[in-house]
Amino acid sequence: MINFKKVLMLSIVALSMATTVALEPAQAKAERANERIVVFEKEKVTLINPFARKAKKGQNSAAFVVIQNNCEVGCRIVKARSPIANTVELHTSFEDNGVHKMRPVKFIALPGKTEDKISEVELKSGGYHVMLIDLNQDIEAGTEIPVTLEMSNGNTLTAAYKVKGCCGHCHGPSQ
Ligand SMILES: [Cu+2]
Repeated sequence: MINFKKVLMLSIVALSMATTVALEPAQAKAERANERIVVFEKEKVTLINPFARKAKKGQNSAAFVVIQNNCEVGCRIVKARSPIANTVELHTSFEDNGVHKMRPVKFIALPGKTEDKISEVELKSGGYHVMLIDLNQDIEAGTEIPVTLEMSNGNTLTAAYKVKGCCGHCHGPSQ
């Protein structure tokens, strides 16, 4: 079982550090490790540290989150939606002759947990992500946007994704 009290305490620590800016990449990475905030729990699936990149109306953005499955049964994320974008797709990233590319995927598999390990899939830059295409409004750093993930078992996972200014670790499509 996840120790929710511990996670909550970590969240408070993370929040108190949230105003820190302009960190070195290595430090930023360490900060993110402590930034794990449980925002949603349903059917033993937990979304942690959901965030999106800031962008202007008409541009694209991407949303990222860590998804934990504490259930023995695996499932799939089959769709994503958000009211702030005209098109929302599930994407994966890959390298093609040294060029960073991405393409839509039909689903993102979320394996069931094993005896001693909770299953975890991270949507991150350079990997799976939620592609927010043709935003119908500006999304500014410091605000939050709603994103819903639809699962193959019919459940939906909705959370507020914190909008962040772009930085080294969250590069994406050309803007
Ligand atoms: Cu993409």
